[in-house]
Amino acid sequence: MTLDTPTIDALAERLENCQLQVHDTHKITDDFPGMDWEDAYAIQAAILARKLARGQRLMGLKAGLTSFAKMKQMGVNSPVFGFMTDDYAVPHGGEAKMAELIHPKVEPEIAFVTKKALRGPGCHIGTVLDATDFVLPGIEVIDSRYRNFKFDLKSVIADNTSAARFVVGGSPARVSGLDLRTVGIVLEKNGLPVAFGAGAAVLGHPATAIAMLANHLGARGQEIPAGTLILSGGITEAVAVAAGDHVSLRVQGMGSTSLRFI
Ligand code: OOG
Ligand code: MG
Repeated sequence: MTLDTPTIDALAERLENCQLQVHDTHKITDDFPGMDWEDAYAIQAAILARKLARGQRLMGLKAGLTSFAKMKQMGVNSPVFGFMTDDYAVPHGGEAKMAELIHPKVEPEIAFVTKKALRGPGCHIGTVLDATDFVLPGIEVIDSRYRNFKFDLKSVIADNTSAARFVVGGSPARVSGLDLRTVGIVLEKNGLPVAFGAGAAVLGHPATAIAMLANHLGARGQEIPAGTLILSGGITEAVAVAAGDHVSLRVQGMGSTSLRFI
């Protein structure tokens, strides 16, 4: 840690206010070039604390920048982890208001729900699959609080990994009958296919993203509790959306989910 608590709290307030007041800001590493990974996750944790103090609920966790397509699009080289609170949740088939978002993009993801706690270090694809209750389609709406979606890893971690909205739905599937590497996905915008992929785009197997999250939390003395919803990261590049757009994600063997931007 290089930043003191008042600075961490001030940065959390600045970034959360961007979300709440719908405006962008410059990267926080421009102001604090010497900040470290623990500072970045401490700022993210302070944003979560602000939301919980306001009565919001933690609804899930996310891994991001887990596919080569995403890392290339954003110019970074390692996954990041964040959280989702109930103010981010859009019901299956529901609406997200453009007036509440800065410059949103959508990502096709596979969501996991656990039935056993996962505690790293040492978690791997096998422990994750054994602890998974079911998987289902998830669309994440990311909305970086940074100008033009330009950031480095520490800045994006502090900004809760651009998390803004998410929807999950479709037909939850047990993992025992599925090969998550070869499961195909189609993302459609206004009825037209705009992105395609397969589960292997996420670190070779999307369960790897969950294992990395468990190991990341384990290094901090935390675990993924049973019953946690986790987004495993965008399979393709994120796709920009505008008011009026209808976005749906079909995942092989898991049905589809959708949302509309109004
Ligand atoms: C960071 C968040 C990336 C994903 O699924 O890869 C992410 C960003 O690209 O703004 O959520
Ligand atoms: Mg994502």
